[in-house]
Amino acid sequence: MYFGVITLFPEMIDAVTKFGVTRRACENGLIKVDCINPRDYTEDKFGNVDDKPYGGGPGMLMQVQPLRDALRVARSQAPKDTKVVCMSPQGVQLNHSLVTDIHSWGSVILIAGRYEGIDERVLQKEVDLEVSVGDYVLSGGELPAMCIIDAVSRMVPGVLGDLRNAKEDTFALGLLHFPQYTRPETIDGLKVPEVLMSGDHERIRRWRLMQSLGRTYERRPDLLENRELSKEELQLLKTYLEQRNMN
Ligand code: 4GM
Repeated sequence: MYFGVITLFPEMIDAVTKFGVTRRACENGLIKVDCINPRDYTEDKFGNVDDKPYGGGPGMLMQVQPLRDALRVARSQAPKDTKVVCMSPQGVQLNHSLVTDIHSWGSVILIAGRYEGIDERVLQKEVDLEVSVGDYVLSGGELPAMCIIDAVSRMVPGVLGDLRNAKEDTFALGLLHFPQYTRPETIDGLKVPEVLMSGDHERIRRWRLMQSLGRTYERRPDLLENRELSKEELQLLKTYLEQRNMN
């Protein structure tokens, strides 16, 4: 999976190549991350990479010429027909389905803007999709771009270990994760649920599925609206709610 990133702060993006699962993915050649810095393409006599908005007002925009030159270089280094995504609060919100779409493209160029944003015509002409990581404003698109790189990398076969599998991640199943416990058996009087100590794998599977369904119903009912429940799942959710109403 190829990621080209247009950024004024490539050292931020370097973090994905330095830590954890994404570091291993880079080392094993399963993903490649290239940064292209508009600063390297400035032709302004003061080396500026920002510019004033027409119509006035506070704040600056990304200067068009260095941005477009960086994008031209990024396209030349990427596989042909690589799609271009711009991180922006005005974008469609990132979710599991969009992460699988981006993975299916095989390569992507991510524009991580700074300042107050990007000239609308550059978006029209050069950008295939604007993507947001949520309804809040950040000081730049780098953290959102890193969210995409991390989430998409987990879809690449071999990136997660043999024992972990992206297909079993929370949103792949359309449900929230069940509660998890590790040692010690008791913390401040709170015990690990008895079923998890039983060694009965079928009972454990049903309990975990019931917890996932119950939590999703309570915390993210919107996720259940877009998901058919099997007969077993409906029964488990009913049991969860009955038990809850008794306590
Ligand atoms: C405006 C336009 C993305 C702001 C382009 C980017 C939040 C998100 C920026 C930009 C951002 C988000 C930079 N802030 N919610 N700031 O995904 O690149």
